[in-house]
Amino acid sequence: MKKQDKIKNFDPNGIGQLNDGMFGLPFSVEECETVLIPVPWEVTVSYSGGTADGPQAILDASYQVDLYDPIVKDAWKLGIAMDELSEEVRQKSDKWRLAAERYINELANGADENDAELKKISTNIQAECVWLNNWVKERCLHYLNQNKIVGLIGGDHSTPLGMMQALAEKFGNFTILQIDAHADLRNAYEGFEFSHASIMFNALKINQVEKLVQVGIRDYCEEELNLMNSHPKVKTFFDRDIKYAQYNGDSWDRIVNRIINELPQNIYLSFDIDGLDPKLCPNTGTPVAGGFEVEQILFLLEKIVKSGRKIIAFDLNEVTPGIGNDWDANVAARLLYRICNLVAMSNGK
Ligand SMILES: [Mn+2]
Repeated sequence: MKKQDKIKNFDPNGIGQLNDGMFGLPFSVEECETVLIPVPWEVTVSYSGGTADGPQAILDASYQVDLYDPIVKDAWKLGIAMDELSEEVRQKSDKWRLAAERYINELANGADENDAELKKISTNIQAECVWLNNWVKERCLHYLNQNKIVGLIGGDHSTPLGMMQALAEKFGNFTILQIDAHADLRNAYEGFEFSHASIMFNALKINQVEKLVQVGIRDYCEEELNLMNSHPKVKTFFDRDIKYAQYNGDSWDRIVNRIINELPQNIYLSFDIDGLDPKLCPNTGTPVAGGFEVEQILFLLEKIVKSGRKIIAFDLNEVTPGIGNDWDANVAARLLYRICNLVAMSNGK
């Protein structure tokens, strides 16, 4: 059946079936304007695990999402598909996460990091992280070269580095808009260069990343603060400053205008779910009190799109399903649907 016929035969008011595609949509990957690349990877996760299960949990929760979008008319017709979940990525993640845990524990217990066996583990983990970055880059380029909009679904926050490299190759200069509780500006963390806590430090090494605008940051070390204050490409909107401005009568609308003023034309959205209030993502790996409501972020993204700026691609990471509870994935799936539609709109779809 052709896409047009599928659209004609599909009832957007009906109930999503588990064997349908993402969000219960009837389209193949080829027929969709937006492709979501799942990356079930959490090798360097330091606190509590489970985010490698994020993509499957979001897919499962997506069937419950109602397809009416208040901003983008008939948004569902554009089509959103999730690419196949890679068994290889998942197996490597499980294997090397165990090795990483052992490495961290032994160092914490006083082992010498120059110990030959420990060195071998860290060298192997480094090589696997490089492999993952290349894998992500290749998957992204595969779809970017078909003129699809791509979104990446983590996995931990280390996963989008390869995507940023792909975008640099495909589009040239862009700015990263990071929604996050953490600054993620550590120069390696727990011995791992490609740590979730180092993603923006590594992103800043990509020449085409002309700027990093951080929003909602509320957990960081002094070294990161020094970098935020001194790096010419970094502009940080701390959660505390945003809240204090609001306590003093400033509006979210005016704060959003100040954020948008920092953004050039081409934007990559890197969305760590822990940027939200942890009541919306209680199972995420490193939750921090504070943060945003869902609609606050959608308000920001809608204003960005309506300003004529373009969100060239995005990621949503660190979503972690709770045991026997799909709340985190439920929030993420609804948020993801609205983000996909706004990003499609900003790309003139
Ligand atoms: Mn993060």
